[in-house]
Amino acid sequence: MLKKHIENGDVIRLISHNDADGISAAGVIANAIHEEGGQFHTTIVPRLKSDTVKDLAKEKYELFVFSDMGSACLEQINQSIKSDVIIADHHQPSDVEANDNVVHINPHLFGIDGSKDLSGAGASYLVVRDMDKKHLAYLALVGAFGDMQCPDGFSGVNQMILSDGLDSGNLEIHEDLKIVSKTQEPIYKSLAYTLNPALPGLTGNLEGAIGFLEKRGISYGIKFDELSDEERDVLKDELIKLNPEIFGDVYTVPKENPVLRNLEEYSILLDSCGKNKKFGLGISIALGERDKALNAALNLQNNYRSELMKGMEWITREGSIPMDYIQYIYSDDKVLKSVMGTIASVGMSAKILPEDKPILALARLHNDIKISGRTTRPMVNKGVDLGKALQDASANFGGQGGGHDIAAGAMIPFTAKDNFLLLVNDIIEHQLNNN
Ligand SMILES: [Mn+2]
Repeated sequence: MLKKHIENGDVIRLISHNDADGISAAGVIANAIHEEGGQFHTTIVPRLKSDTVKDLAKEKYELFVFSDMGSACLEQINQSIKSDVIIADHHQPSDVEANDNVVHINPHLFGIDGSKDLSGAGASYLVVRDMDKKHLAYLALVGAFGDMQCPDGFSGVNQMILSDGLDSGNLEIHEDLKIVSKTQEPIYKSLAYTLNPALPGLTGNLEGAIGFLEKRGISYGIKFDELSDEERDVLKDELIKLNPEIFGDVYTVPKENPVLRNLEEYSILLDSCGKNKKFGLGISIALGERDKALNAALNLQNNYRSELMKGMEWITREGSIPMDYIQYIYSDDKVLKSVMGTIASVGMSAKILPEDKPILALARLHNDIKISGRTTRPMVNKGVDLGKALQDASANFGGQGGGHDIAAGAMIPFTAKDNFLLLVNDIIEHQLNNN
């Protein structure tokens, strides 16, 4: 369907999600259209609402492509859009059949787990794969990294996309240290900025990283790439002692610019663009713009990283507030608010906060509170379902919430803060006792 519209000379309307996966997804489709000599018009949105679909339906396009979103709005799309539609999504679909003018690609329709086996960018890649586009497989995997679908290698359809990427010759796998910005930043910053896998004592801790390197006789001010082979070996052994997961398979596009060479770092950069609402910038990078665009994105990333370091300092100093079955952090500080969710989860994985209670990160936004909840796999195995807990508790106070068992979010009125926390605490107690 896509190819037909490109050949007809139609401008293709792309609508995608605002995170790293969504931007990669738009990038996959946009690259394919561009390579075939077609034109496109892209809009990136935080979530697809019925009203957005109604507004889009008034636009005069022959083909609409929704990527990393759309499946939940299928009913509205069926009703309002009479032109051709492609939906390439991996979120839970609504329970309706697609109209004849709608091509619906979603792993859940085939019994495949869309939370780990295929990303939105991956679903988009499946749209263009038959157009001889295996060289775009790597970008689909950038999206998978964005949605944390590579905890320990790729699985499901992602694995097929990986073999496409390897076949195409532009993607490679090798074993290496999984630390970020090896060619850009002094080594102590590379260590402090490495969030996943977390390095206890180093992640989010610039001074800790300097002390760690000095103690081992490694000059902290130079870049990882400038270390001698001997120093690299020492560092590798010492980091593995902190967290064995720090050494393992890394996925790279060797001919790419050094700052984008590693797929995971590519996704982190697109995420920075998304978080700062610079969607056009993210798409430009995915379309191959470098120089100025890349510098602008790196600036955003640097700003975000310094905010994150402030947040990590704060959480190290203040800790979390414990309740019987949960813990929480709260702030109305402008800088801290933007990084609350990340510092809560990295705080746990870097062992700054205890891991035996789910954490809620609360940020005040005017008269509301935005909540990001995180827990660990062992807690989920004991019965915790944060998505359900936040959905039920927020509904009780006229708010909204939901998500996955291990990570979820909610928005509630500010005045409900204390009672909301008590209710979530009770729900988690109930979940643990009734498992
Ligand atoms: Mn996604």
